[in-house]
Amino acid sequence: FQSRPRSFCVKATSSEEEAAKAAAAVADTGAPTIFDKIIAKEIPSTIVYEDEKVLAFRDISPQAPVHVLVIPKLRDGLTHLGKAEEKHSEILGWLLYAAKVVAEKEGILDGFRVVINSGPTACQSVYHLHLHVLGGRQMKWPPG
Ligand code: TR5
Repeated sequence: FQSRPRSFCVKATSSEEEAAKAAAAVADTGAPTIFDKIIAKEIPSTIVYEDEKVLAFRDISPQAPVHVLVIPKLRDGLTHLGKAEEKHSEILGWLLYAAKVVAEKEGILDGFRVVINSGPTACQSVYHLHLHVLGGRQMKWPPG
């Protein structure tokens, strides 16, 4: 499908490093991503919640005082939400509930935002489905 040029995907608070990252973002090839290495603990991350189905860890480039990513341990073809099928409904529900558990653990139940960037037009940069859990500051609407 039609997608925006990657230059649109530079975040508002971007640094040159982030712009370079966005420009270099990979397409949805179905290949393993950096998140597989985080799941395998081959790359360190700051884990805030883990169970048999999901892993939640701090985003390396936080966009809010709390910025945690919640990912399924088994990708099962779910490189992005646009690939979801009925068989994924259980893990999708589990991920959303895990987002609430993370918000509770992080003390932001008074207000938090859950974001899923799905596909290049939404500026997805890692093709392993993930929920962003953001909070700890006043959010604005609409998002960029
Ligand atoms: O742009 P989307 O929605 O695909 O979100 C991907 C997120 O992964 C971004 O917010 C990145 O900051 C985050 N990210 C990327 C890497 C990374 C990470 N969070 C934690 N640890 C990371 N490592 C070790 N390596 C990354 N490339």
